[in-house]
Amino acid sequence: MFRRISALIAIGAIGMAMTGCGSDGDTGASSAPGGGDKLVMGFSQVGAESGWRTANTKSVQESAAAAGIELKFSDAQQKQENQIKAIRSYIQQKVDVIAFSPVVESGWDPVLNEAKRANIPVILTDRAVDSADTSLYKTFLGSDFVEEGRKAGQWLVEQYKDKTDPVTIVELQGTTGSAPANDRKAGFQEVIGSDPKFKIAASQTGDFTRAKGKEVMEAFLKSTPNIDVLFAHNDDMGLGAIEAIEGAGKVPGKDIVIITIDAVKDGMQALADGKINYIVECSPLLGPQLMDLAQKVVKGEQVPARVVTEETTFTQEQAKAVLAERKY
Ligand code: GYE
Repeated sequence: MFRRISALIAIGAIGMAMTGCGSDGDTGASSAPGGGDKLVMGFSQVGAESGWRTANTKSVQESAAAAGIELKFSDAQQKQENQIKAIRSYIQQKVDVIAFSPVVESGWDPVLNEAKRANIPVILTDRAVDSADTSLYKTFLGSDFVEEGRKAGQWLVEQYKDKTDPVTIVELQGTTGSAPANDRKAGFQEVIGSDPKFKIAASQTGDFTRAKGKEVMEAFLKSTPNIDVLFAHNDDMGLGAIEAIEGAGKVPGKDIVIITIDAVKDGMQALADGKINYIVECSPLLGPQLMDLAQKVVKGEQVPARVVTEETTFTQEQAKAVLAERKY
């Protein structure tokens, strides 16, 4: 109740700020739709670490153009300090709305409080923050990463249901401290943890990149004998790992069962080729919903606190069937 009231007050304040800026002819600031000018969004992207991210950036840029929203875009190169700088600069520029995909979960309260004091609404997209104060942002649009980890675990449990021998698993984690790395790990562990035959023998970050995935998998192959399964938190790390596995004279998808998350084109191709065994989809096409939420938030309309993306899973056969019409 209190939150709703303060949200309404905040929305009212934004409305007043905008009317004010329209009437006193402040050209440095933007004004709301209806005030004539374009809605201005400051967007701080994580980086360009993966195929998923490239598709996400494209979706945001294309959707902004289609919605007539002026997009100020910055790439943080996977560094939180760069994102904080970008957000501060958007506050200074008095954009209408700030959207960002936080590289890690913690450490956002000071800058989000600055945005709040400036009456600029913030939308979290793709990744979450762990702030206790949920009034620091209007909504969070993105996937349920815990559920993605669970789906990966459920497939594995099903595959090995008739076996009793220990199953040696290695895990390539996403960026340390990021929501998808924390949550995918937790969801996967929750499901496989109920059967003691599943053992995660090694688990390390590959930072969501192909190069790091390859490097860490090379180390796993040296340190861990008889790896049965690789769980990679995204396709790119899985694709890097495939190179390492082939380099070690093993057959990916056969000698080592591979599960990844994302379902970007290159991942789906490897799945159809039999080098990956199962992919949990994570949709990067958040642009249209993000622009819609931004327009509503700026107008002071109520939006749901959480918007979850719809996703599916793919086996090798399913990948073959849909590969041709995959958009990203
Ligand atoms: O899975 C990975 C990317 O945050 C969901 O980030 C996103 C993740 C995605 O680098 O490929």
